[in-house]
Amino acid sequence: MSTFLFVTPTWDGQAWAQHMQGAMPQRTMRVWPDMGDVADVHYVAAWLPPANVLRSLPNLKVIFSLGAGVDAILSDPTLPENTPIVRVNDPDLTMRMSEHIVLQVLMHHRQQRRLDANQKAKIWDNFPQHAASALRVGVMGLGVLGADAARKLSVMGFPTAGWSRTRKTVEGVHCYAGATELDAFLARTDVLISLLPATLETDGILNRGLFQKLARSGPFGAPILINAGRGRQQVEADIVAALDAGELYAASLDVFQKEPLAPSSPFWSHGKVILTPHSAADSDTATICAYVAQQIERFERGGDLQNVVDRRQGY
Ligand code: NDP
Ligand code: OXD
Repeated sequence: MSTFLFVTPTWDGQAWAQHMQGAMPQRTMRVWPDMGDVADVHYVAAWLPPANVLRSLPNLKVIFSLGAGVDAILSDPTLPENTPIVRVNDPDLTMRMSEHIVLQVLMHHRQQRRLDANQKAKIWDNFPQHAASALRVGVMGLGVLGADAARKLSVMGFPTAGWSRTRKTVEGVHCYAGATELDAFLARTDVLISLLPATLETDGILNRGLFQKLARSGPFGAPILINAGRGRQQVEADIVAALDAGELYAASLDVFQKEPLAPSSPFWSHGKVILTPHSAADSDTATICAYVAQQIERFERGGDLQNVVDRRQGY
């Protein structure tokens, strides 16, 4: 008997288990805290697993993340050391993220909020619009999501650069790499987009000191921030201060240090902020379950797991 266990205390594990059962009819599905005989649990889907739960599974073979990010799994201080962690890399999710990023860039580029306000006030103001070629976008993180978004922005005519830990080659995108090239990347960037994972190295990277290194010669006179990576990357007080001081022109934020965002957060009502509730790229349940089932099938036939997390790097 081989059990697939959901350890997802903040998600509706029962609903996911029903979908997963459809993808793997022969396997027993369980949802923590109902683990059955722990010796039968070979596979787990986890998100914020409580300490010692995964560690208590003696025959655990693979831990699946139901998202692309794995910070919510790596945060378990008792995580079993040698069990592979597989994350989501799925064209549907990538497409959704690129939609979100392109939408946010265009919202700022075409000044859609200003047009909305004018419509509401019945003001016919045919103000000048800039060409895409005037707005330099820069994507932090050129992984599965960042590379796709950067490619699509480049095709739309935005001068596009990207920055990653190791050097990449992305068609139409000027690729910067490593800490030594960060300042040059920032200095040519009018719209900064973060699609970085949450790691110790990226924690707090979106801070006022970094904003001050961005270009100020773009069409809006101050840079724009778009973060759809993780909230841990942003120093939220710095974003508010930079917006209020005019050091940032505007921001689109999908992720926050603490989610759900507290009603007291200044972001809700800030005139320069477009806020979305961590909905940039939802995981489609059926697609993810089929992806997990295929991985297990291949693994049990002796094949390799795909999209295994590098625990040393933290993503
Ligand atoms: P990948 O692992 O494919 O890519 C991560 C990229 O970040 C890589 O290019 C990597 O560089 C780069 N990177 C990591 N650390 C550093 C660093 N210290 N300095 C410079 N570059 C760094 O991840 P994905 O593209 O699939 O996903 C990115 C993140 O997006 C996820 O981790 C998650 O947090 C977030 N996400 C948010 C969603 C939302 O709805 N808001 C939905 C899905 C994901 P290198 O390639 O050189 O290693
Ligand atoms: C993910 C997310 O990591 O939805 O997939 O944030």
